[in-house]
Amino acid sequence: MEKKIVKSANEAAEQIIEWSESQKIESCFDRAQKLKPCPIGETGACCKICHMGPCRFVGSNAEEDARGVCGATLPTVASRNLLRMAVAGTAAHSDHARDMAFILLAVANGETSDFKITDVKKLYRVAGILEIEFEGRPVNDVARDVAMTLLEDFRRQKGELNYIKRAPKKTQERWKKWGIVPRGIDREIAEAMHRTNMGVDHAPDNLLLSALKVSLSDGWGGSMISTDITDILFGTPRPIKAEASFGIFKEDEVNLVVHGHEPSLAEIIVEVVNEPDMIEYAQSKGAKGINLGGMCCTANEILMRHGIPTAGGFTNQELAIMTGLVDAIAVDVQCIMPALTELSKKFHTKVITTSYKAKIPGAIHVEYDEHRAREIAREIVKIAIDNYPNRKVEGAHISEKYPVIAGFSHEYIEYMQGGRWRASFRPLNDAIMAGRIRGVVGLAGCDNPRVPSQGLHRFLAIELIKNDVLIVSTGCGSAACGTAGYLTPEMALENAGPGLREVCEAIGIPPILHLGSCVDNSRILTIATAMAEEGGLSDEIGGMPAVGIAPEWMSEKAIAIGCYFAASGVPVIFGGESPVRASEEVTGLMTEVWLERFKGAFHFEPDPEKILSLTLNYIDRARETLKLRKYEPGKFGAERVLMDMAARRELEKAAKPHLGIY
Ligand code: CUV
Ligand code: SF4
Repeated sequence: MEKKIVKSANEAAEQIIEWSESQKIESCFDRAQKLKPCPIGETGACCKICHMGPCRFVGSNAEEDARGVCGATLPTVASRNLLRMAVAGTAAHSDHARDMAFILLAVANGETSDFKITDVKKLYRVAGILEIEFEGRPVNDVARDVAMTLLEDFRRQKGELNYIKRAPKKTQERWKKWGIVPRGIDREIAEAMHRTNMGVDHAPDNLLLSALKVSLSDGWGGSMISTDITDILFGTPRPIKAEASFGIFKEDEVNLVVHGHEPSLAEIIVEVVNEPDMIEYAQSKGAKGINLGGMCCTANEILMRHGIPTAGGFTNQELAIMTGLVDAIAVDVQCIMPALTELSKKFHTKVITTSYKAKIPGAIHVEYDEHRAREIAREIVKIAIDNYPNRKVEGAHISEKYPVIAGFSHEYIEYMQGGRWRASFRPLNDAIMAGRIRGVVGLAGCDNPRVPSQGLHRFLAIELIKNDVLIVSTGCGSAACGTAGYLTPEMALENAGPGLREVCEAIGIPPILHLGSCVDNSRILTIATAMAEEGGLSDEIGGMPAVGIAPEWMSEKAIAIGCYFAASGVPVIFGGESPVRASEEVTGLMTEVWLERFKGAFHFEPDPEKILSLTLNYIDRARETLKLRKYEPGKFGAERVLMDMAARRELEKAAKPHLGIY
């Protein structure tokens, strides 16, 4: 008998895929089978930046000294292609950040009444970092200064980004030494595009340094700005319970899904679906109520702050429609499959695009404008409600869903290690030093139909926590864990190694901490910096027993993230075949040379077992270099007593009257 190919490691997803095959309805899983990656482009060996080409470095033209029509070599082409990916990724995150800054400015200027400043504490914290006076000033004045100062990061021509100074001194010194301190986000993006234009930069090392520089303007620029402003506007996340997987859809309610990346419209929709007249309207159409769910990173944003359930990550989007239960799906920007509109014709689902930047033929377009946010949100919710009576019975109805604990902002992680008065990273550093926690892994990035989707995330999540590695997850990595039931504290009891389990029980946290959306990878930078500053481990981000993994990445945004982690000192390992593997020189630069210069490296490794061993190897080598206790499962060194729940409650009681954010 022919062995069945599993297309998704997510059982619920696999069920829907099987149903769709029986119905001859196509999805990305079928298209991934039909459409193999171009074997030339996939390895980085195709240049198509001018019309003398495209030049392909294959066959007899595949040697390191082979040349394109202009004379460009394979290492030039492979590194130039990688740089272009990093630029596009940076542009995406940062353009999202720009929109967030505009909303903050609109709020400060009183131009919109639909949004407000929710987290004044965070505003002050950010103002403090930006050296903006805040005491005794009207909140809106502070917010205006913060928005204007952060907008400056986009247009600055000389100098450096505001947040560069948030990095540990030593990390900054490395950036200075190699000339990769970003000046202004837009300038770095434009310059990198210039460099990759025909006939400009041809030195692989120089092109790759440019990739690091532009990506740093994402990590310590766009993404960090977006995280901060989103916290200011909508609140800094703290642990919250929610649910994940396709079972979040309700048979007897209007199901509206928000999908994409930008949180502001989704935030208003969260409010609108709770308005009594909207609920009444839904009831007038025969529904019991309105059920809001999320998809991809828009989901992560409202999951982190409001506990709105998620239907999952990237590869779940078509499958969500195939449940037949989605009355409307409103999308903003990024990671939205254009296949949705064609697919939606087979069901009753309405696909609504909302950004002038992101239209899809066949979708209804309701253009979002933050000045009229509520009105537009109402229009969208009404489309979903009006469509409820059109729901047909067919579809792959799935009832399975999992509880999820999300909402771990870096502020909360700091707080949970000691409360309001002793908030610090001491307990975490101590646990690492003592060998209770072997190291920390950032599990991030997309899920991908080219592997049993979400399977690599699941495999690595379980294996790492078994090995006493604490996981911080973001983006579709979090979605993959959430839809597997991996984001609960009970999970620690069942699967974590003895040391990690002890720490999780003492602090009362799960072993996999959901930190938020992809822009929230910036929270990992902040955490790593805090760990460096706390002392006892490395005094810079580089050299920490920490690794970043994106096992199923597909988006150019992931490349930008990988680059800024590597430049910041974190070794990163991406799954799948390497997009630069055609060139040994480029591969060597990204793995060995970057490691030497920045203590971060960028690997591509398709074999999940090897990703795991490479990760543990990096962690153990870092422990050795830092002269930490050798990791042995179940054996720990002396360390200060972690605060137990009783002590923490005491502390919280004492701090109550002053509890600001928390
Ligand atoms: Ni926000 S980039 S698929 S993990 S949302 Fe998920 Fe990202 Fe896209 Fe990749
Ligand atoms: Fe070919 Fe050079 Fe043009 Fe690239 S830039 S397509 S290598 S001629």
